[in-house]
Amino acid sequence: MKIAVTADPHLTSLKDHPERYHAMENILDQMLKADIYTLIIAGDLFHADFPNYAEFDDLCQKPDYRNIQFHIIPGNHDSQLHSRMLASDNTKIYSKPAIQPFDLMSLPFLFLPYQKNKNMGEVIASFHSELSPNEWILIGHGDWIEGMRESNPFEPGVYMPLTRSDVERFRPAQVVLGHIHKPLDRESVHYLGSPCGLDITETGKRRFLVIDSENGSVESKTVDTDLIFFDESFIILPVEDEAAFIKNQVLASMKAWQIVESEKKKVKLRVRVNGYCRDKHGLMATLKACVKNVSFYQDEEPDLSGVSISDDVDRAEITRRVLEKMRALKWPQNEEEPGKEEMMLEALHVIYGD
Ligand SMILES: [Mn+2]
Repeated sequence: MKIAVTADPHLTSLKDHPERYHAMENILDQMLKADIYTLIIAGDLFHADFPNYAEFDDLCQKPDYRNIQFHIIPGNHDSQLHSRMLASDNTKIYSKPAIQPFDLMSLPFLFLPYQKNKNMGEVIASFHSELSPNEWILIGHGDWIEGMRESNPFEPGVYMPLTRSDVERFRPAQVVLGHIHKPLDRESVHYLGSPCGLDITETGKRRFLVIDSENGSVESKTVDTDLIFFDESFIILPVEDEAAFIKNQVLASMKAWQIVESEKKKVKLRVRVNGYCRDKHGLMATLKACVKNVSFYQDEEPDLSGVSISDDVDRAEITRRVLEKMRALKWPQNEEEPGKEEMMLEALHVIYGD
């Protein structure tokens, strides 16, 4: 059977964040079209522990969605969530870790609700004897730790971690996690990402996954959201044609968004520019013209506070060559290292001497 999975919708009230409910409805509508009647929500269904979940109950009880079964684990934001708090009979909340066999043909799913001060490995260990290597699927909510950080899994800011060695030891066929809101796929480990960006820090189109419970294969589906956030930064130089220089970068970024014309009205964009130019006024006009069919996040104007005035064409040419070489370099994808853009800006400061 096919099973849809999402995580981190962070529902509040329909009034405050209608787009989050709409994203959930879009997932449910896509499921019905594909004859999928099981939805797993891998934590943080709600933004916080609330005294009343009536709006979510209403959603589950809509005639269209009554045949869908909702399997929910609590996340760190709604860790107190319990079956008795929802009235709908098509919802099941896993307050305790449990193995769920969906049907005879399906691989078993191990549901791990978020538990403070635990790591996933120790909880999986207690089910180890019931799980055959590569023949079960893990649903959890917490941090995926690839490297050798497991010696101290309780350092501040680490939530119910799952380590690479846990995965190698217990060998789930697939791991589907909530908690990190950015979608990520690393071999068998998948972060779903939030189904609707919560704010400007959660950019791009969002997705949910469909798992074939018989063979564990995973397929990604795009959520049709009301809002799509993008946060872009560009570098400007006092080259001969500053307008073309910035326009090329903006158009390249917009192409990378992979959205069609009709989706542009959903975009909420933040723009920051750093560097040196002759004509800051022209720069602002060009930026606005390039993105004229999309709106700015919270009506913020493009942020040009990092742009200084310079008409030094020699330095501009040196900079152009340096940046060209830097762009060609292979950059470490390591969070502790500064990013490519950060280094380019440093190079600019060296060249311009400020
Ligand atoms: Mn979350």
